[in-house]
Parts: sequence; structure tokens; C-alpha cells
Amino acid sequence: MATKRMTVSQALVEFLGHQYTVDGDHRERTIAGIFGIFGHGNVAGIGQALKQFNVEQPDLMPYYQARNEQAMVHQSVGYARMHRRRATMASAASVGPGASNMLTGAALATANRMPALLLPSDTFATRVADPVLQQLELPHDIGITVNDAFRPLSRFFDRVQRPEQLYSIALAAMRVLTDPAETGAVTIALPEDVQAEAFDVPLEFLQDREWHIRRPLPERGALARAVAAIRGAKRPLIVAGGGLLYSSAEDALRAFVEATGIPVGSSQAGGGVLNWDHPQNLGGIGATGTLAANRIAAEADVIIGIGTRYSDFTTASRTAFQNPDVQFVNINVASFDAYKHGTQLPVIADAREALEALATELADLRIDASYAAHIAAEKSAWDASVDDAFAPSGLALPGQTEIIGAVQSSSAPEDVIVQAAGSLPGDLHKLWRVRDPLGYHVEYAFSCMGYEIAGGLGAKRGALADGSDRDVIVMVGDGSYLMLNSELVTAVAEGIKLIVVLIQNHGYASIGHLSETVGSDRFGTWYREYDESARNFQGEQVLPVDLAMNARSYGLDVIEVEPGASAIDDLKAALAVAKASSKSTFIHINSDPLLYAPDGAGWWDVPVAEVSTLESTQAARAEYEELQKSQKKLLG
Ligand SMILES: Cc1ncc(C[n+]2csc(CCOP(=O)(O)OP(=O)(O)O)c2C)c(N)n1
Ligand SMILES: [Mg+2]
Repeated sequence: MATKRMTVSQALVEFLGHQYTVDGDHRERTIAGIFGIFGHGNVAGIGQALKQFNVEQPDLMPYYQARNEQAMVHQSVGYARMHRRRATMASAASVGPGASNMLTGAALATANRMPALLLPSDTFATRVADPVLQQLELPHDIGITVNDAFRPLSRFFDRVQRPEQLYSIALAAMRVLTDPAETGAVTIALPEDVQAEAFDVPLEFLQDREWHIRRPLPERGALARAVAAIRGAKRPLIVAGGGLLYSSAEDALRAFVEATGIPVGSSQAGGGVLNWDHPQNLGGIGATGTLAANRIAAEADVIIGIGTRYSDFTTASRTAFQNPDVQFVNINVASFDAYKHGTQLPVIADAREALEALATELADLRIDASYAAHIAAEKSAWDASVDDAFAPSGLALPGQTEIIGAVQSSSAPEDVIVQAAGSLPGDLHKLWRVRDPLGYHVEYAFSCMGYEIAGGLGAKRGALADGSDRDVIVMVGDGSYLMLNSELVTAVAEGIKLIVVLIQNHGYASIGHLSETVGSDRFGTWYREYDESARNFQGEQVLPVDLAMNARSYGLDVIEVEPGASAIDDLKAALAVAKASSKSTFIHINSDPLLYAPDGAGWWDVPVAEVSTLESTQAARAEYEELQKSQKKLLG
């Protein structure tokens, strides 16, 4: 057997450079590049390997810098979503804090079912120099390292304790990354001595390898049962999740709903599957959904969930579906999700394959005229509400909805809007008029503050890798910005163009509102100077923080929209400048956090204190108990 003598790191990097995802007639590299922040643990291992290939074979594995390890994983997820999970990036971190900085990223990837490969360095396998700098060193189990914290967060975890283990570990990692039901964070912990250790690697391990994405067909019996349930429905409704996009099922969905007239409400991850103005598209569904989708959902008798995890936001904490006889037909490639809500009608299959099969079986099905008229009326009423919400108020401090309206009207159909946490995801879910399958990018499984800029950069990398120059527009709140904005420096370093719209409202508009509804009076949600006498942060005076100056200090072009009656027009002008530029532009706009989007009749279960000495909390508890009554105690 022909072999090559190389280090574990060199072998892993060369192996990763030869992995391909194949999906029908589409073929691309599974691992498009490696992010690395070097320290002890990887500087002489993965770092050395990347340097060597950079000199000898620069295309084998492109290396990219980042400023924060968590942000490397966010970038990988952003990239993966733009590539419909067919490709991602790897993230290499040093021992200890470098590695543990990726924990949040790992959890985010797993919660979102997005592939991301994590390569945290580990302390010595031989323990020859223990305890090394940054080693956890637990007396009761010295073998535990910070990397064991990745175990519950990863869909696959292993540690290369000996060089020979690399083969099986690398292959298992690739299988999970490219498996539509299992994908998520994949972690290979790499002890620093093993990273640099040499062994004789069979050339076979280093050859091109293809990973064909599994697209399982629906089983005959399950399909027949689903068809019968849908045929028996008077008011069917589709809940569209991200799985539709990951199986490239938009055309199949459109054909099916056009033929049958069945309406669609989408989760955050499913935003984009159908253009906003398609007659069957009721927009977002659930806690942050539209009134149209939520009203139809309340009466629907058969919910056809496709590629959805049924998060609490999607089901409005199990209050969305009020028909006493409601049934769930759950089409999902993951049996875990297909069986949710205790259904007896799971269809474990690829979304596109299942939709095509349903379309054939239900070719003669058409919803009745009164249901169709009801859908059309709800849709047009909601569209009018959005028009109102987008109309400029002329207030010196505009509300967030008019800011979204300005971004909407200033962007091109194929532009990608990126968001993750705060009040923006809910407002976008209700209001954003999606015009491209990948144009709506809101990370809302983990809703991680700090994803926005890093994830947006990853999304832009993903677009560029496809040869697309579509703009990526990151909308970010001041709170999220302060948590993780360092990848702006990465964008500057690589000349990658992002448009960032920062909404300055001096604190947490979202949690402030939530705090009010649970009777906690916005405690701790304003960014204000500390009031010594009240011992809180709720004074009038905002902080002298200048986030525009902060962004400018990174070398970005910055446009500040001044408060005033023309703020929305000025924002549109700024966006036009940003779109025309070839460089990144940061737009700073002040907004009133107390102006809200139109109500969509969604509810979100956030438990309120059962006993309290505060009247505000007691009142909130009484209302909570009332609202909780509509929650269905569903099985499963
Ligand atoms: C990492 C992280 N920490 C805490 C939270 C809880 N949280 C959700 S939104 C939010 C405030 C976001 O503030 P900002 O970005 O300014 O947006 P705004 O609410 O003002 O729209 C917080 C603290 C979170 N989602 N992620
Ligand atoms: Mg804010």
C-alpha cells in the first residue's frame, strides 16, 4: 500500500481538501476553507500544515483569518445556509479559551441543523508536560478537557488520541456533516502533540471522495396515509421550514400550492421558500407571525409541516393550531422532527421528493372556493398593514418598522438580509417581503446575539463563492453589535463588501418589551449610566457611546443618519450610496424602541413569577394564566 509520511495535521488538511458534496448534478467542495486563530495547540500543528500547503498547493485548502473563534463558526453557518448545507468551512482553534470560545458557535450550528466543522486543539495526549498553559486540570478526571464541553453541543464528537484514529474519525465526521438528518456541529478535538506527530498515511485516504446527499423517497404506506388525511381536510395549511430550502424544494412547493390552493405560513428558517406576493404565501407563522397566517392556522384542520422543527415560535408555544380535530402530516428527513406533536402521520422523506409525490397523488385536489376567498382576504388585509407599517412617520426618531421598509425598498430582490436576535427577527418575520429563496437569512434556532455580522460575512463569502455579487445587508441592534462586531475587521482585511445597518436604540428594545409584559418594568434592559441612589440603570441619560465612530475606527466607510423628519429619506440615500460602493458601508440610525410592529396575534410562552410583591408582576401573572389556557397540551 502506497503511503506518505506526514503529520496528523497535514493529513487532516489534505483529506479535507479532497472532500466533495454531490447533490443530483451539483458537485462542490464540502469544506471550502479553514478559519484559524493560532495559539499553542495549533500553531505548530494545523497552522504548520496550512502554511505548508499555502506554499506548495495554495488551492488545496484556503486559510482565512478571523478575530474571534465564536465568529469563525458563525461564518461557517452563514456560508452553509447560502450553500443549502452542501458546503461549510472548518474552524481551527488553540487550546483552552480558543477552543471554548467556539462552544456557542457549536450550539448554534447544532440547533439550526447547519453543518460546521470544529477543530479545537487539546492538551497533550501523552500528558508529558501537564498541566500546560490553559489546561482545565480537573483532579477527579484528568482526562477531561474543556473540549468535552463540545460533546452535548455536537452531532459528532471525537478526539484523535493516536494518529491511526484519524481515518475513522475523519470519515465519520464527513458522514455527519453531509447527512441531512444528522448534520450540525461536528467536532474533532486534536491534542497538540498528536497534531504534530508523523505517521504513514495511505494515499487512498487522501484521494477525492464524494458524499452524495441522501434524498430519501417517501415510503408508500406513509405517503398513502398522508394523502388520505390531506384529501379529507377542509382547511389544510402548510408550515414551511428550512428543510425545504436545504432540499431545493421551492419549485416543488410552488407547483403543489398552485395546483391545490393550499396556503403556506413559514418559520424563520423557511422564510424565502415562496415569494412574498405569491397568492398562497401568508408570510411568517407563529409567535412573530402575520395576522393572516395565524388566523388561518387557528382554524386549520390538517397542518402539513414540511422541513420544520416546530419551535415554540413557529407554533406560538402550541397555541397556533386551535382546531380541536387538528392533525399533523409531518414531512421531514429527520424522524425526530417527523414524529413531533405526537402525530401518527409522519412522512420521513426529503421535502422535494415528498412534495413531488404528493403533487402526483393529489393532482385533482383543490381547496374549496370559500376557503380560497378567506385566504385571499386575510392576505390582502395583512399586506395593507405592512404598507402602513412601512410608511415613514416623519418622527425625529423613526420606528423600526419604517426602517425595515426603507431597507426593503432600497434593496434588490436578490439581496440577502441577515439578522439573529433582538426585536428585528420578529419584525422581519412579520414584515420582510421575501423575493429570493436565500434572500431571508435570520438565525432563529439559537437567536444568538453576535451572529449578525459574522454570519453575514459568512453568507457573503458563500455568495461570492457561487460567483454572485448580491449584496448582504446585515441589520443589527446596538446590543448585538456590542457583543460581537470584530468580524468587521475581517471584512476590511479581505475587502469583502457588507452593508451593515445599525439600529441604535440604547439597549434591548426586545427584552425591554418582554420585561414589561412579564411585569418587570424593563429592569436591566436600558443602556444608561448607573443611578447610585436607585441602584439601577434606568435613568434618562443615554450613554455617550458612539458606535459609528467605533465602526469608523475599523476602517469602514460610515454614514450617520441624523435624527429628524427626513431620517427615513436619508437612510434610503445612505443605502443607495452603500449599494453603489464596492466596499463595506456601516450605516448608523437612531430609532425609538417604543414603537412596535403591527400585531400578528401570536403568543410566546414566557413564564411569569407565580408570586410577587410587585403589582406589575401580579397583573402580568393573571394575564399569563389567561393566555396559557389556549395552549394545547399536545403529545410529543
Ligand atoms: C448571546 C445572547 N445573549 C442574550 C440573549 C437574550 N437577548 C435576546 S435579544 C436581546 C437584546 C438585543 O438587543 P439589541 O441587539 O440592541 O436589539 P433590540 O432588542 O434593541 O432590537 C437579548 C439580551 C441572546 N439572544 N443572545
Ligand atoms: Mg437595541
